[in-house]
Amino acid sequence: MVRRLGVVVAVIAAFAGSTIAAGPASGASLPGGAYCAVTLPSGNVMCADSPAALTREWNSVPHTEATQFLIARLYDNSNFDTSAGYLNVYAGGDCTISTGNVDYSLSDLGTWSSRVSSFQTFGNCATRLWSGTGFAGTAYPSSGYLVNSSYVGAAFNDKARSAQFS
Ligand SMILES: [Ca+2]
Repeated sequence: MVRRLGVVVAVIAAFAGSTIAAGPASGASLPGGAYCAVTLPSGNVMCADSPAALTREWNSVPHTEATQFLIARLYDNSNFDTSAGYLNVYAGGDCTISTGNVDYSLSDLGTWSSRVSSFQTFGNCATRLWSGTGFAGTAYPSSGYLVNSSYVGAAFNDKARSAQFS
C-alpha cells in the first residue's frame, strides 16, 4: 500500500509537468501529439504526432524492466480506432490473476482526461475507468473490470479522468 501511494504521487507530478511543457491543451489537437505513452511507476509521458513517431521516440530512450510491458491502450475514438490518438500504458509486468486488487493505476489522466472512448488491456490486466481524478465519481464498468471495450457507452464517453488496472 505504501508503494502504491508513492506511485500515485509520482504520476500526478509527472502529468503536471507534461501539461505545463505542452501548454494549455484539450481535445484532439494536442501540441505534443495525439499518440502518447505513459510509463509506470515513474509516470513519465511522451507524445508524438503519429504511431510511427511514437514508436521511434519510445525506442530512442532506454527502458528498464520496470517500464517495458504494455498493459493497456486507451483510445480517443471508439472501436479501437487509432486515427484520433491513443495512450499506451507501460508497467513493470503483467497483472496478477486476481481482480481483487489494483495492480497499476493512473490517478490523473492529465491531457488524456475526457477523451477515452474505447480501450484494450493486455498482460492479464483489465481496466476500470473513473469519471473523477483519484478514482472518484462514477466508474466504467460500474463494478469490476473489463479487458476490452469497443465503446464505453454514451454515459461514459469522453468522461474518464483516472484509471485502475487489475
Ligand atoms: Ca473520445
